[in-house]
Amino acid sequence: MKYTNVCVLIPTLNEAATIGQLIKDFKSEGFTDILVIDGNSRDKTREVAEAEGAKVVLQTGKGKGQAMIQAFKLIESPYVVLVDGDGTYLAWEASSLLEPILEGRADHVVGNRLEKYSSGAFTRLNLVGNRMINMLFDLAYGAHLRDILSGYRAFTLESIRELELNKTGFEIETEISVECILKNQRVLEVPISYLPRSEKGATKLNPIKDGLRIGSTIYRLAKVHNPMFYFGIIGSFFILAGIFTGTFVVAQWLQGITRIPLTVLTALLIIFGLQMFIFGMLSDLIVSLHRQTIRLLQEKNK
Ligand SMILES: Nc1nc2c(ncn2[C@@H]2O[C@H](COP(=O)(O)OP(=O)(O)OP(=O)(O)O)[C@@H](O)[C@H]2O)c(=O)[nH]1
Ligand SMILES: [Mg+2]
Repeated sequence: MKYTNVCVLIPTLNEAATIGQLIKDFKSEGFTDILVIDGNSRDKTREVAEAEGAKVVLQTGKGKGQAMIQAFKLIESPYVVLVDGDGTYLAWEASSLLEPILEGRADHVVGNRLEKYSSGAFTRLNLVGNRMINMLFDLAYGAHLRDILSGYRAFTLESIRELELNKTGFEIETEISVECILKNQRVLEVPISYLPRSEKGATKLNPIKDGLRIGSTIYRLAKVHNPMFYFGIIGSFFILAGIFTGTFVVAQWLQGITRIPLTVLTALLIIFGLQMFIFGMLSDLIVSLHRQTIRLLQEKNK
């Protein structure tokens, strides 16, 4: 099968050990349009990719996210396959990602790595981190996606251009998943294989630092989608602190000691916490009304 209207997009940073084979594999699957967006690799990534017949573009800024956002503006094909350049995904599985897109059943398909990954593909820390992040995502957005951080995806050019993307680093997959939900896109997940990284190529991801960044991105982006979750967490934190100091105040009062400053503090903590919940409710209302307006506008424009 020939995929002449599909662009395979590969972000790379020092992936000379794997990029050549990956491009060969995609070519033999019938993909002719391959775009490598490179983050100024210090190894031979660009030379190898060009020799294999890929179009290579240097990213202008830093980070995987910046590279991808830049590339989305350059692509002309109506369909896109996005894949990491570290040789952890199989080219022949692209067809199962593309199928729902080409049939018009989905706007965005995510390759779910968490069902049939090879042993050693995830470190224990990465697996736990991935599961926690997906749970947090589920809680904040109510969307049952199992693998929001996957680096193997297929989508239409139109749908990716509709998303408002600003994250420059490894938070980009999170932002894409959130935006897909905000824009009401049809997202599907397809199980895919996930192989261990080649010994020659080093990871660019720091599980703790990037994991925390991704977690905080999920939380901060929830402000517009699920404000009750966003403000509720802050509110709960203050109310719990208030209950904590309050218990102490009451216990002391029963023993005949009155703690006035601590009583004031308790009241302030609880009032502030409750106020956060009221903020959450008001924001929820604004978000629902806004969604209704958008829906009406969309229906009118159809
Ligand atoms: N252009 C560009 N590509 C990058 C940058 N950082 C990482 N990449 C590429 O993005 C892809 C994913 O990066 P990885 O380091 O494999 O991150 P990961 O797959 O989330 O983590 P691992 O489980 O360690 O493989 C790889 O193809 C990298 O070469 C960057 O700053 N610029
Ligand atoms: Mg990887």
